Amino acid sequence: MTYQPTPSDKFTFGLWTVGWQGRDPFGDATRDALDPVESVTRLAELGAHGVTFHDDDLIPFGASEAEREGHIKRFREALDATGMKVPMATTNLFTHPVFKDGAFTANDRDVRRYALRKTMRNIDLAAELGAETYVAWGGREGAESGAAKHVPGALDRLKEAFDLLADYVTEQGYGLRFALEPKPNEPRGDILLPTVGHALAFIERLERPELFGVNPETGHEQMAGLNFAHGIAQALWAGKLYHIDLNGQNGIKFDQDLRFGAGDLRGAFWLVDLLESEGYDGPKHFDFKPARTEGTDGVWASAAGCMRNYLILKERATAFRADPEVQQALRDSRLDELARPTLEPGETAASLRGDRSAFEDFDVEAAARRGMGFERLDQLAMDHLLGARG
Ligand SMILES: [Mn+2]
Repeated sequence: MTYQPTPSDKFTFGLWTVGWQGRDPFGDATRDALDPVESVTRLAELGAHGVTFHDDDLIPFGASEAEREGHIKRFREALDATGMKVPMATTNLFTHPVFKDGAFTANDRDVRRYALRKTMRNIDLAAELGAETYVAWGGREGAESGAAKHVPGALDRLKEAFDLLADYVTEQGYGLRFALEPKPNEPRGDILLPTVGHALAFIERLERPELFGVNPETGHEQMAGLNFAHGIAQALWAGKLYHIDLNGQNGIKFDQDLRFGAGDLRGAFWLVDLLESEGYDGPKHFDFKPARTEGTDGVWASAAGCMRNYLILKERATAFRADPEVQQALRDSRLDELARPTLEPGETAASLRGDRSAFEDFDVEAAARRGMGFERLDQLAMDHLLGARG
């Protein structure tokens, strides 16, 4: 295996990922700005399928209309020359100081109106470039202290904003769906819609829930101490995995945005196993930050590593599922039984109550003594992950 990605693998990168200059809360930039045209060209050479962007990644904040057109034209030419796609776009509603208290949920009403206009303007561009998904990460929709944000009121404003945006894309006839991106904290002390579960519940309160899904990011769920693969599994179960942000994270700490496969490797293995076995066919989007220790070569090594690690894990997960010993171990752990409905076809509460074998004659103690075989099953997975099986 060469683990050489091709566009059919649907790997995509945010312009802000490889373009990150290494500025952090304690240090200045360690790398020069990257021209989006160069990013498109280099990522195409590495085997990526496309790029994604925040409005301000492509068009510097405050650019004139003529400058804006110029940036879009150059970008479009790079896309045409390389065949790279733009499956997703999003809005920067966090960098400019005007968004210090949020955007759609800022206490200042005029900031909220400005945020909606900024978003609608970039939605027009996203649709023009053929994007199918519009991501909304509410990085500054939150608070550091209790009375600063009336949370039920802020959720009303968030719903108002998304209902309006959904009306807008519908009226315009855009084929766009929205993907909400949860994150528990950073940059705000606490952020609204902190986890996949919060976002899924919120979506059901919107006027057009069918236009909304989630864009979970590996590290964001892990920052909350949660099992990312389980969150993704529930999003898939709900038919709401509209997009995904892959990266790496080591447990509950600041948002590390490591390249995919770094950080929690076992978590990454189970995630790839899930996406591949459930047939997720959307873009596999990397939202990572090449470490600020790296020069330009390190940036491209890091981007290539994201795709390489996904392909290695895909190979290992596929081999795991195909291994006859694993298939037997799965039966020994009674995964086939889990797939079987608990009731017989047509069975009711009354017939279950009449089934003595389910209760009166059920040998509870014998069932309690049955081992589940999960340790052997997990070791087989470890062997596959570590390359210790043929
Ligand atoms: Mn992140």
